Amino acid sequence: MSKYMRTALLVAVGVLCVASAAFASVPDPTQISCQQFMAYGPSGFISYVVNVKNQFGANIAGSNVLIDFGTAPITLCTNQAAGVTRSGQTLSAVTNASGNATFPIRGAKCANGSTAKIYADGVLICSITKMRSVDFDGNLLVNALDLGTWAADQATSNLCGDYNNDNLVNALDLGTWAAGQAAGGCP
Ligand SMILES: [Ca+2]
Ligand SMILES: [Ca+2]
Repeated sequence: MSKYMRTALLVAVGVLCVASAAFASVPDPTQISCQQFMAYGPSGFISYVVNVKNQFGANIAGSNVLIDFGTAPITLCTNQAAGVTRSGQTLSAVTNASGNATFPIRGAKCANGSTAKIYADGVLICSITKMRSVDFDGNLLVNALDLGTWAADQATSNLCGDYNNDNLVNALDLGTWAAGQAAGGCP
């Protein structure tokens, strides 16, 4: 192999290495499966976790994950959990070594039918249209008024009262509601 060829080959290998390193940190929506519903209360008693992967299915650490609630009628607590930053109707957090960004969403009001878009490093990875809270009226407290609304949802099979996405509103969901009440309002 000539000296020129050898140099050209080394440059090509170098370019490939740089390119693959860059790809390795790019989120790939086709490799990412988000939980398709969110359940939350003002206390942040349930965490929504986003796992970010690259095109090879490998976890990406240090990825900036942003949940944009857009025009969804969710009321977010001013104080969010440690590691979660609120800006307007968005929440953001960074993935850990396992590629997970954890959001103990502190929020209120059912927003079924609205859309929350989830981005990782600016790449749209998921759109969620099922968002249910144990605080129905959005006063950031979980009390008897909310329980009355949950009971009405159970009676009418309104899925705002379904916190585990099994399309049923039953005792399991009531247990979640009770846990949300015990956990309280916005910290
Ligand atoms: Ca309430
Ligand atoms: Ca359910």
